[in-house]
Amino acid sequence: MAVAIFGVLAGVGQGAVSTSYTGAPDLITDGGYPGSVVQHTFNVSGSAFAIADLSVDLVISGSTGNGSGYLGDLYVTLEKDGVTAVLLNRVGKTTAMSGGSWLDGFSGTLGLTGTDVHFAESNGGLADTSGRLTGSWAADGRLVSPSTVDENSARDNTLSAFINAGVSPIGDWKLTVADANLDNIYQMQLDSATLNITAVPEPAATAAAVAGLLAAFALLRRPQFRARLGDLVSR
Ligand SMILES: [Ca+2]
Repeated sequence: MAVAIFGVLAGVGQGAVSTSYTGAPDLITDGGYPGSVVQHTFNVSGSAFAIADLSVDLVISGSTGNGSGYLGDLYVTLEKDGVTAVLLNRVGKTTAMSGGSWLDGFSGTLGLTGTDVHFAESNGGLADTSGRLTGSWAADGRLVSPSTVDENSARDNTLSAFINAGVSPIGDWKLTVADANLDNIYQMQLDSATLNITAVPEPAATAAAVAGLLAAFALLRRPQFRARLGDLVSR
């Protein structure tokens, strides 16, 4: 299922935008990776900005409450302009614990900094009343097969990959959520997802920023676009 979500970055100086998917829960096929996955596209419009900060809020639950999800099966990526960041890659999976974390899902934030979410449980990560890992963590960053990922996998694809590659915040961001381990027991669902971007004008882009502001203003004047703002979803 593909859903387009829209947000606008506008303003002189630092700007911020949050765009959310808050539609009906999307069932995540047990063992569906890579053929059957949940995807949403977040479209950010505006002017020529560079990314200063970037995070994703995710709520993924067992579809029938406590005990029905399995965090250690989740593989979640964010892609833009040919760059991929890995948000979750089978949390807790190591050579000694091949099944990964037994928690029921995730309800928190994945960002640029903080403790590596892959080892959240051994670093004080707690579950909420629905059994989901909570808190703010650094994205996993291991762009390797979820069937082989472990503590030795390189973290070359954290959210910093977008900044290092000079990726613009403007355009389409693709979120992919998958269950990468078939167990025929645990059924998870994506409840919501929010892309948060803080951006600053690029040093030599003042003129472009002004042009972008005018473009954003023009968009805001279009009634059908204005109706999409405020975390609305169009299917
Ligand atoms: Ca599974």
